[in-house]
Amino acid sequence: MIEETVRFVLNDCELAKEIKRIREEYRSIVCYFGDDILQHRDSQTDIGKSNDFDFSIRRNIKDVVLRSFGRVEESMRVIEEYGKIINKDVSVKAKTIRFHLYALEKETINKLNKIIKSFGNDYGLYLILTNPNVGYQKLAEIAVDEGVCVIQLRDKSLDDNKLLRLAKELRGITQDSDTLFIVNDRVDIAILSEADGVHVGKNDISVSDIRKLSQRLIIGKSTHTLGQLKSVLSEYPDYVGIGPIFKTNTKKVPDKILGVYNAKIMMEYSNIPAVGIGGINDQNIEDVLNIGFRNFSIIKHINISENPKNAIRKINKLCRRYYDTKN
Ligand code: TZP
Ligand code: MG
Repeated sequence: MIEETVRFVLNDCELAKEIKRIREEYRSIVCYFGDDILQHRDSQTDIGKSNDFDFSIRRNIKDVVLRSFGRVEESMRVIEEYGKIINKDVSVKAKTIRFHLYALEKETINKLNKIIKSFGNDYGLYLILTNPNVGYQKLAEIAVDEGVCVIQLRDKSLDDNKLLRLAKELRGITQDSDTLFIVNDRVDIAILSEADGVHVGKNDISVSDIRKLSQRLIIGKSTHTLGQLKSVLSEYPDYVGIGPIFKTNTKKVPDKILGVYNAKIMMEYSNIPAVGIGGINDQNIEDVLNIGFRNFSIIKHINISENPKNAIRKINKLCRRYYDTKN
């Protein structure tokens, strides 16, 4: 799986050569075990045979590759230890391979990270762009300059052509930065604009259907009750939105306000990154952080601002101060 990914996803000659070298190193170990090694296999009576199938989901190719590295590194560790019984050289060679694998893993994952992004647990501000006072492009540029980890394009009024053009522009602005670019609602626009991710509602297209269209997109889903959260988590998105925490008039059909208490229950229930949303501003951000959210979304407070740079800086400063005083 590592080799397949290096060849067919990364298309990387250097990494492919490194895998070949490691395979040669491995062959030089196998000869120590003798020709009859296969005869020691007894798959019918092996107690490992009936062990439960591993049903845990892989979110993307990177996940698959990481687990493959984990398995092969563990195998080398096993050979390194048991090999000591047979011959010191076996053990030394297995250790050398293990450390080559560690280096290869880092390089492979770093390269995969450039095409398959993941969603973190401590992004702070996740800025949603909806009709910003200063214009979409300007606000996106400010967000990138200020090191905002995620921006989302959420515009329910633009026609498809305009929305796609705008999404491509925002993709361009975020392209070589550390800011993820997510498109709200529209999987088609997310794919065509080469966004990093898509954010959909609880009743929108399912996560597994989105993954059929793209194995690369980060997928976020909104939830407004604990029941919805439980059901959405069973779809295995990359992150969930939890809200509205406070009163907001941003949504045309507002969902019931969760309040701090229910938001906390949901945040603590989530076993994946959670983003708090709804009515968040510089007056209540501390309450959001107190709940335990390390990711939070803001629309109105920053989009209506005539000086969004200052608004973002103020929010970031309040977060820094909150964590400084806590530690
Ligand atoms: N989902 C739950 S509340 C909300 C969304 C999209 C709107 C949040 O916007 P604002 O202006 O930050 O309250
Ligand atoms: Mg939606």
